[in-house]
Amino acid sequence: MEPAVSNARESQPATASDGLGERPRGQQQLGPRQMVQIYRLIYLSRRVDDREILLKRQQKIFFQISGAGHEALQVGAALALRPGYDWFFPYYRDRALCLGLGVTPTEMFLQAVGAGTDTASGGRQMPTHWSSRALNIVSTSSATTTQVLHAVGCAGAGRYFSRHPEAAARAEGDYRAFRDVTFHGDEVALTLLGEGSTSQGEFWEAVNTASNQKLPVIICVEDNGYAISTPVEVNTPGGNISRLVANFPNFHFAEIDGTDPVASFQAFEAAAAHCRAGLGPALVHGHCVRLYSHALSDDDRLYRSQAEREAGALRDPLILMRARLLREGILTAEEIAALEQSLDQEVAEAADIALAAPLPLVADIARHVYSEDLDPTSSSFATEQAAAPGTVTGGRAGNAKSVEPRTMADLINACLHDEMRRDPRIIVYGEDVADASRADVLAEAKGKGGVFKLTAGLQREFGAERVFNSPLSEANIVGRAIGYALRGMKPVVEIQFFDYIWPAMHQIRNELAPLRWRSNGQWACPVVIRVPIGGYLSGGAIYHSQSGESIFTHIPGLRVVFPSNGLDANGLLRTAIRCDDPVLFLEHKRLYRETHDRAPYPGPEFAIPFGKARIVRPGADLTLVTYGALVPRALQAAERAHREHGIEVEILDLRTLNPYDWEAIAISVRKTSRVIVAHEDMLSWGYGAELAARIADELFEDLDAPVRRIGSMDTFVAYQPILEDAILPQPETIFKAIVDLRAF
Ligand SMILES: Cc1ncc(C[n+]2csc(CCOP(=O)(O)OP(=O)(O)O)c2C)c(N)n1
Ligand SMILES: [Mg+2]
Repeated sequence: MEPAVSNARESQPATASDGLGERPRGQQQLGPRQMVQIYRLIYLSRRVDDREILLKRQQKIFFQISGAGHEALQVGAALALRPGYDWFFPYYRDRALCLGLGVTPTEMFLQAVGAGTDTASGGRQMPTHWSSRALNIVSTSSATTTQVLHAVGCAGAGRYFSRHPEAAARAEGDYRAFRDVTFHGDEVALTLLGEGSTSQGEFWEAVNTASNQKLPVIICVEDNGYAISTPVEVNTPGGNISRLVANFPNFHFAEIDGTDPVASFQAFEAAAAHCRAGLGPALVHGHCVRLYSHALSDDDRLYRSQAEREAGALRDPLILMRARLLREGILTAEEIAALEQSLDQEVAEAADIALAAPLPLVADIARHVYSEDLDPTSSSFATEQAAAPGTVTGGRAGNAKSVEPRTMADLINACLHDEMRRDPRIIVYGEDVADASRADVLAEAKGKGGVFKLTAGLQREFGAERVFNSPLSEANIVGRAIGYALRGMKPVVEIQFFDYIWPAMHQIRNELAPLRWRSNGQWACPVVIRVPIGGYLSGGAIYHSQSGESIFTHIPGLRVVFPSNGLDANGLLRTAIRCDDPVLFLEHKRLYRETHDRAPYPGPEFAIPFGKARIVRPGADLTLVTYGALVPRALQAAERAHREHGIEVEILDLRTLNPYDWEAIAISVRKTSRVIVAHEDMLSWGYGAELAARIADELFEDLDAPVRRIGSMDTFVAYQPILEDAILPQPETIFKAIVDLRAF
């Protein structure tokens, strides 16, 4: 098999198909041919917009948003950078950029009509939500600003591969077989956003890391003075983003007239040179103009004066560039008219092709929600039998020779050590996960390795480039992980407490989970997010006791794992890391150091497939479906029910919540005809509601009693232990439900 690795010294020309042909590298002046090309792209972009507006009015397409007024800035960027070599994280206005990089008008119209042959998304996304694997244009979402963190992660991945080229090699047997890597060593990641979108925290979180790590990322702010109807001074104190960011170290800054394509090109050339030289990131702030309303559904006459609209029209880059071609004698009026006519023709033909294109198939809707290549429920992950208890060879768990039982914390730590040894694409980061960011202290200090010490010793063994502390910023952690993963790396990140996952929720719900589906399988980001979860801590209170797994199982595209003991955690984490889907790996804090269910280290190949429940206790009278910290509590209750009433309860530990083992549930319920679903999370709208509904629906004939659910009270978790005990389900609660349901 050929390794899919490009050498840093190989230079790569622009792709032949892009809109600009050969790029004028390292050149500050543009020749007449390029000036014509610039005009061509600006005109083409405007005409595609105008044709789409017409199609929308004719109800042949369903959404339209234009780049009118932004084209010059974007063409300058396209001219200075290299498609298929550099990386691009655009937003919805970047039509001229994408035309300049090589997306064709036909492809744009195919997306507008929602064709099955839409190359960006197969009819799944709105128009102008770009994606091209060949050109390194990463699938765009509608959410403003999320892409900026992806670009930062992407730039980090490029740097990582250039320093560790061996990590890019293809490997069989895990996700790497499907995640080919290309890198060059001096590539740049360009991301673009509107000035209003700089108000999002994610903009500042991205600027933070780009600056701190001197990453080769260009952030372009396309400042048209409005965010829908909200003028710039409302979003940006003082009305100018350049002034606010000016003190971030390592940045190259440029504030330019974004209606001037030559000034724009020169700014991006300088920005790219700064990035490629390894000096740090760049921010290009282009003042442009929004010539049309925000989108076709908006009417800017409702909030803008006529004088302002007229002044904006005078800055139209199309008119300015046309005048410049004439003034500088590059083209005559007749030549311009001929060029425009041929482009009009090209646009009309492209639209006609799209209108005749086949529609997407309803039968394909579910494709690419998850990996089509690697199934984590498959038998290739069922290595439980093959693995033999062995010695722990690293980390906290180990001074080598023991087969002594280990806690869940130790076995998770051991798995991380094993997998990092096996796979150089794995990086681990999060809040406080490093042993010590100031590594010289490790000569005398033991190191931190996470607030629960789950990542202890990883930095010591694998170095600070692979194991490091993130800023205190959850969206930053997950957003960057997406950027790393779509370059082929395997970020195994930690969110310090489930209670603080919420700042990352936007990235998880709107980016991490949908990326593969929305790009029709072109892009994927199989990140692992490890998260300590749950209560029963006696004093954890509202902000250190939360559950909430059903909120995540309600997200398509995301695997959710919730082990109840160390051995399962070890085997499931291995599957999570090796698989090709994003995984939320929930670790119950109360179980980290339990002594009763410790297990010997099972060796470095021990994996458990997803979607396979474990029968914790067999029984014929009643089925109890549960997971996480309720497994030991259910066991206590079941033993008591047996002792005191002779009831034989069958306990199923689901182990993974998405996918979950319906077959095991059905087999058990058919046998016992009575079922309780129990979880720690709140009862209402909880995970048990879905299971109970499905059991009632599909196993109605097999039931001798109603399906019962157990969960916590519908409140927050309180600090005072007597309140916590009353709020969370206890063995006593489960015991009573068992006896009650048996008697029904
Ligand atoms: C996170 C998020 N919040 C709100 C929206 C709705 N929305 C779409 S565009 C937009 C304004 C963006 O303004 P700006 O960043 O200045 O970009 P422009 O459209 O002006 O180019 C808003 C509020 C969104 N898409 N994403
Ligand atoms: Mg704006």
